[in-house]
Amino acid sequence: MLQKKVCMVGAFATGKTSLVARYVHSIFSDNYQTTVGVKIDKKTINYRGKELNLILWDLYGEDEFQKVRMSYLRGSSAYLLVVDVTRYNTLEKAFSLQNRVEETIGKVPFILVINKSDLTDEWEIDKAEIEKLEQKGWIIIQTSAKTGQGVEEVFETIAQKILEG
Ligand SMILES: Nc1nc2c(ncn2[C@@H]2O[C@H](COP(=O)(O)OP(=O)(O)OP(=O)(O)O)[C@@H](O)[C@H]2O)c(=O)[nH]1
Ligand SMILES: [Mg+2]
Repeated sequence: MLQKKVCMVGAFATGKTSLVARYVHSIFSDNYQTTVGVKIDKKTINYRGKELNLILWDLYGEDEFQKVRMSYLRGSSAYLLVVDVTRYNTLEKAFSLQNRVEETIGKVPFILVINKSDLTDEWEIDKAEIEKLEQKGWIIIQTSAKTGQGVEEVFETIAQKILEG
């Protein structure tokens, strides 16, 4: 079967692990347990009659003390760049990570995932900024690992990008 590696990349505590847990196991927890190193999960997706194994590499998030090791990205067919809509600096972190990932593995499909969108009162990223990025051609999807909003769409869209370019 066709297997493709997809990395979860972003600042710490943006919800990378929660998105994978929601998508693969249909669960959510409010408890924060930071990822140490990398955790690998797998989900088979059916796209237009084709079966595809997504191998999800859930990396630890970047903070001021530790940078994400770009060697983890090698061999990725795509990646999800995850931000926390309640913390503007996670978007800035996403920009710097995106540059470094592209320098390392070249241009592969990615989606900017705007997570925690259920926390509607705490948004720090405004709609105009999101629209500007969309005009640049970025694919952006708002999600909530808590409610499940947008989560299937993210993984289906990345699978589609991998298969169809
Ligand atoms: N309200 C809300 N909370 C969320 C959502 N996604 C994650 N969280 C919470 O945010 C915290 C961090 O979630 P994680 O999934 O561990 O984040 P992470 O990006 O994997 O963190 P690191 O592994 O440390 O980089 C946890 O307390 C989650 O319960 C969401 O969509 N909505
Ligand atoms: Mg994690």
